[in-house]
Amino acid sequence: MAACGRRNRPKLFFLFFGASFVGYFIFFRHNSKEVTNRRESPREEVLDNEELKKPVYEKPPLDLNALGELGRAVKLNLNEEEKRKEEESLKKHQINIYVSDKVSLHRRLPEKWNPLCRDLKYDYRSLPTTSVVIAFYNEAWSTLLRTVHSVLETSPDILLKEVVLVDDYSDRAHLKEPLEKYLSGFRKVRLIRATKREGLVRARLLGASIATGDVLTFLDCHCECHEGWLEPLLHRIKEEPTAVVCPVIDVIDWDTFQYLGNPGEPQIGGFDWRLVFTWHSVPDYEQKRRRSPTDVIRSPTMAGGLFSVSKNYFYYLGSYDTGMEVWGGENLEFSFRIWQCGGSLEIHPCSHVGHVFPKKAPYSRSKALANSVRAAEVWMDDYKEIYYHRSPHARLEAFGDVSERLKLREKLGCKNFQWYLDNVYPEIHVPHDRPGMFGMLKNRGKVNYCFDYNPADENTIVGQRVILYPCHGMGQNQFFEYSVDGEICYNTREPAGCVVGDSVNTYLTVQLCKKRGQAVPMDQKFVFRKDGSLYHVQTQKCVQAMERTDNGTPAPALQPCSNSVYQQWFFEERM
Ligand code: LR7
Ligand code: MN
Repeated sequence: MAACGRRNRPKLFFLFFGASFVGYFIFFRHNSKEVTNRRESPREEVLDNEELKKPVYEKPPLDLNALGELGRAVKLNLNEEEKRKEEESLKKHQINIYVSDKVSLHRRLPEKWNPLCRDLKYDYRSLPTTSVVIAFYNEAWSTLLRTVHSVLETSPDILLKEVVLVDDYSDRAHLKEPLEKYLSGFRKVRLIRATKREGLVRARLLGASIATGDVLTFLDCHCECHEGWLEPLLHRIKEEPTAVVCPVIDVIDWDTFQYLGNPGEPQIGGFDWRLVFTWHSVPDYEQKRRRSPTDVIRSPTMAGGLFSVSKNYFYYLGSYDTGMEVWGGENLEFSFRIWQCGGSLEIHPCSHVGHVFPKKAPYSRSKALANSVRAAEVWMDDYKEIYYHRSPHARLEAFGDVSERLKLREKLGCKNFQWYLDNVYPEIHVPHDRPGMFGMLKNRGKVNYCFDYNPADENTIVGQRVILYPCHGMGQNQFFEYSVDGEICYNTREPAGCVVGDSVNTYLTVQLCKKRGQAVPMDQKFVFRKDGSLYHVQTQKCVQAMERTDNGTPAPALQPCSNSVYQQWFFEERM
């Protein structure tokens, strides 16, 4: 069956090239052209489950000496010249492609799923089929091809209709003819090319438009699929056709290609009020709802790149917002839409797929702002103001026409954003943003300096000192809100932060805010008085702008209350 199976080394592919080569044709569809052949695999009668599970291609035998095998970290001793090449690859891709090139395109991964997942049984003959759609833009050879091989080698032949690769108008030579040649040797792989840069939304839609499977499964072009990743996704969609199901996303290290993951409870998706995607642990109410660790986990949002959806349901829901360019925003837009329009968004703990998170963005993502604005304008009702307050420049962004999307919302009779927050994401901190009580927090004495908080990293916002920094009017790290409960909130992030004062260290820091329904901790309670003073209840001191501090950076600190202008504060929404 697998004419190209059992290979030991990538180089050997070419030996098998002819064996499964069945022709080559080009056809046009929409504004793309198909450049590799496709051939249906005969769905022969197969006998037992083991037989039914057979992937499109078998992995070569395990070679424990191979670099990166079983997802191990690769650490190389390089000479100067090699180091230079490594650096070069990093600069170009923001991924250590020098290392990636040395890792087998067929490596096996360590077992990262919950051991109970192994016991799940599937009725292969009744599961829907899927097309795996992978858009790529200027991706490196080895990360792209490892994705393709990984899909072919972990997906049961009977379930995988095809892999549709969509080249989003890349300009790198290796993605032209060499890629076509290489791929034409494989069953079930199709390659189409956009005739201009479409961005990931329209590139994916191009792929979806020629997909023949019952289910669309989207992947990024630098993924590796874990054993058994596909069955749970398809099984869940068969059970519930309005479920959009994501795998657990494991991390592949951009430098060592180590496959990291954890078989415990996966994290779910959320967002913060800058409309940035966030990860959270599974809330208690959701844990209670689930009857087994192998049950799906409902998630308010998805990261965006990796999910399965019934093709019919995808189009019923309005596929994607084609007004979105390049990168960003589509993940939250789709998440809101799924929930508000009657579907559900879930993570299946038994489906694991690795993703290489690059060191930093390898291409410009400046369109993300307009994309987010489109999502906010269509789905968030008045809650979009909470977003605009934290990203004032978003209000000025030209986001194009969203009337079609609003019509879609109308046509599908979708619920409002309030419903979504209350029912799908009740744990999110919802700011009140009362007039005059949010924005830049400015001092009357130290003019044009603002409260500023720069978290050490995106995942741990707590513990740093609040400083005073020239006001920039961009929201973000200079956005604070004085809440109805008397907190000075740093609620651009989720979970939200709150300013904390203590008598020992007179400077202010940030800790997580109280949860809904709990009382405000005493050290987070401030009274914003008529005279502009910020009175810290626990220490009975006032917040004062300090020019000279222990480390030289101006900062607010708790001092005995006085009528100094340095103790007078006010909020300003805009510059
Ligand atoms: O113009 C483009 N055209 C493309 O075809 C830009 C990108 N792409 C392709 C690209 O080659 C890749 O295959 O689209 C895919 C996603 O782009 P990435 O890998 O640069 O994005 P990312 O992994 O940094 O970003 C995450 O958020 C994006 C928001 O638009 C998308 O939803 C990505 O799919 C998404 N990735 C994941 O969800 C993987 C897990 C990351 C997390 C958290
Ligand atoms: Mn990606």
